Amino acid sequence: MRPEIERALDRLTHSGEDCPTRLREAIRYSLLAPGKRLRPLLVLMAADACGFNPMEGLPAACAVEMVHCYSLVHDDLPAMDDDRLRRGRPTCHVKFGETLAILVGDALLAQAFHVLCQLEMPAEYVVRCCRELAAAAGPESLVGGQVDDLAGLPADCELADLERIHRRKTGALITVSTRIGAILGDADAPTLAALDLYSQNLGLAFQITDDLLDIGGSSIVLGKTTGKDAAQGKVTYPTLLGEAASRQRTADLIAEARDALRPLGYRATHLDALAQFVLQRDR
Ligand code: GRG
Repeated sequence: MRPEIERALDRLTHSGEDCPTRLREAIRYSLLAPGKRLRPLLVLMAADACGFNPMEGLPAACAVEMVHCYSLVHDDLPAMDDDRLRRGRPTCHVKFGETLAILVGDALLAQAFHVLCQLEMPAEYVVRCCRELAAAAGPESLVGGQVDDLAGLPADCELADLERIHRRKTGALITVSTRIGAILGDADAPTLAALDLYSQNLGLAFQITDDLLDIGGSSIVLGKTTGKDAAQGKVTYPTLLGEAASRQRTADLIAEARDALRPLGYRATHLDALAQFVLQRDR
């Protein structure tokens, strides 16, 4: 499904007569850079697990990736995380300047909803997808989590404080990905609940792995700067739990995510493989 996602992202950002050339170039530079495409894959795999043709879900998958990419471009800005390397390339503001990078993020966020509205589905489904994505990107989720993350936590905070940040900053976009897939596939309540449980566990495991890779991962393989959390004195899973316990927690969360898929049987094969990828990932 990854090649189809790449082609759809390319197609959706290819034209648009009135879009300034440099803006288009900067949008495509960030969006088409080699990301893992975890979130769009989750949309399509969840849709598939619910019996919906994943190819018809491509606009929704691309919309979630656009929101994710906007958040990366803005997070990298000097006013936020001030990073110079992303997806193996100089960050958007390093390459195109800060003003254009801010506008790339703005454009991607708006375009995400425009693209979502291209779903060829009854309006009621489109509205539900828009509502879910807007909530996941908004002040109670992605943006709120980012605000609290930037403010930082005291070294003696509880694990629950850290998890509250990650549930919003990282988890919300991951959970909404499977929720949108479930909406497309007209999932019943038990299936939606199973997918929620899967993606909540997956999202937390993904974040803990991210913290561990920031310590032990390779900047070249990851395509982003490592060692930043320690340099900023940030509270992370490894600082609160230690590395070994953090690894164990990741394994437990992935086991729980995979367990949650059981009621879906063979239909969830792809989602199951994706959970194993998150456990083993080195980028
Ligand atoms: C600017 C509102 C706003 C939010 C920024 C994305 C983000 C929130 C912060 C980036 C820092 C960070 C460690 C976030 C946790 C989520 C995360 C691991 C993002 C990177 O996602 P990947 O690894 O990236 O899926 P690719 O490049 O593969 O798509």
